[in-house]
Amino acid sequence: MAVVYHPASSLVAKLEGVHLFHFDGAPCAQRVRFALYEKGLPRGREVQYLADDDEACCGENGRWVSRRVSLVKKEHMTQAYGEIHPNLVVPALVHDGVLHIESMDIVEYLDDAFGGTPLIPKYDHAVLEDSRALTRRGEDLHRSVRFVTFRWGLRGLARLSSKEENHLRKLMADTPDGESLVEFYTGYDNNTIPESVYIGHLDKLNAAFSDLEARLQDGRAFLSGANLTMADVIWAMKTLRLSECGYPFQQCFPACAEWYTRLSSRQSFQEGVLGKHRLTSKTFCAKAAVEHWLGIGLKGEVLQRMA
Ligand SMILES: N[C@@H](CCC(=O)N[C@@H](CS)C(=O)NCC(=O)O)C(=O)O
Repeated sequence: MAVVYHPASSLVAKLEGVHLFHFDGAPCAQRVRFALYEKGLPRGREVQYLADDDEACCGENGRWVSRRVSLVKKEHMTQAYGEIHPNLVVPALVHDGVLHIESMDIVEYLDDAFGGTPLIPKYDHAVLEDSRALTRRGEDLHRSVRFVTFRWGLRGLARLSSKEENHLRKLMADTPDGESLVEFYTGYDNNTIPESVYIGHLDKLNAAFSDLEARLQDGRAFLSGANLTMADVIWAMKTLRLSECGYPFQQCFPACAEWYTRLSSRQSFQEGVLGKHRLTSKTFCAKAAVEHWLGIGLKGEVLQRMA
């Protein structure tokens, strides 16, 4: 369990109930919001992410307090947020003064701490092993989704200025973090990541979804069998993100598309995941459709590689 025992921020200890530091469009945060809704905990009031007055810090019965950290405004790349999440990423969850990081660890924690839909299939060892293995594969492909998103979804939109890049380097100087943002942004900002690297990540995702397509052929409702598990949580958010970049699930992986329709029609997805992100999501899908029409979209790239 990724609990941060001695967080640098004094805010953490003050928080009562459940507080989520998140961003509406971030897949890692969407996983946690989906799980919270499946656990019967809808979104509560919105609070400025660093607010530390008594009113902001108190919990909300049966709901979680939303502390939105804007990735667009680079609020995660600040000293203050770094004292909450040492890796400068979302999400971070605080439950009664205890800080949890790592989205899938948070999902596991929520599964233990609250009722609602079980997401960790402890009732069946084989299903549990399978769901864990699929979840790990999803985690391993986190970087691949990042590369594909920045290349075809965000394109140049998320570039940092050299001032911002230097600031990030300083903030992360003491973070022994394998997922460091610095290396990625340095390559992305300076346009030095070769196209073959982006394509390599795309190929890994194509291979993973081919495997998911194969396992769904037996008509199972969810990835590890008849019940929803954490594996569906992580893969559904990847599917949403890639769909927003124009990934042609319907053409290439019809069983995955059907499974995703099932997942995304759940209230937890409609309210917890899409909610305030709905319009942005639609805008990205529309942008991807135009790019396909212009011949520069992800859809054409995938169709060509899968042919
Ligand atoms: N392994 C972490 C990864 C967290 C992560 O990378 N979050 C992304 C959003 S999905 C983020 O905050 N990125 C910041 C950025 O790209 O600048 C988890 O699962 O919680």
